[in-house]
Amino acid sequence: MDHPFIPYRGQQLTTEESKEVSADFYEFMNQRRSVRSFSPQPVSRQIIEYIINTASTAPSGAHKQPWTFCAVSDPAVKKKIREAAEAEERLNYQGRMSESWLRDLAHLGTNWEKPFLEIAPWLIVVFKKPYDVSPDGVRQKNYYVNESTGLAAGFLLTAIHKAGLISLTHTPSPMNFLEKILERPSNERAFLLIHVGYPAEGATVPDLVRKPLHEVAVFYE
Ligand code: IYR
Repeated sequence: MDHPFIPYRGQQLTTEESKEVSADFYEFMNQRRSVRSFSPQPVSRQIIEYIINTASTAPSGAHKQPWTFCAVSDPAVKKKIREAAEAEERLNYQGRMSESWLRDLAHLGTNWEKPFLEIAPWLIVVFKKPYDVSPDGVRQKNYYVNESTGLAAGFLLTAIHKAGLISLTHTPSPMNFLEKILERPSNERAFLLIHVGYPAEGATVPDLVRKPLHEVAVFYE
């Protein structure tokens, strides 16, 4: 067997400790917000490496880890990404998105302009891999690729928050220009673009209300 079984070494918490830790973690995660004003202050590459390592601990179909994280700090590459993303978003906002979609977004204050693509010190572009290619050129299918990559992206945002940084997800549509600009192999599809950095001084966020537990959970006890 490729992966022999080894003892699971989890944390050993009492019920009381577990309650406290889960409540504290909820408070902590409830503070995470998508922030649209970045400071140009740099973020050390080592932090980005740890964050990506954390993301890559996510579970995945058949443990294939069907993802690649491209971390971009090169200003020339960020500029290309901004230009291409704004070209698509301009078309989206000026006709491709429905009236009701635009109405639903109005409270977030977004538009086609994406200056933060150049201001944020790092862009992490998450690619999903529907298949891998073995060294002899044979395609090997991956499983539950969207679910797996979505989980990894969630871990990524959590790790960014834990590092005291802010994240902003961006899904320019279509997003195949990212595959071209970053010269990705043909088995990689752009999944999500995440800005990472520090908030600009005085950054504000929309005054959102999250749904209460009873609206998002149903218990069958
Ligand atoms: N992709 C566009 C539009 C957009 C769509 C949704 I749904 C959002 O929650 C936010 C934005 C953009 O990034 O502006």
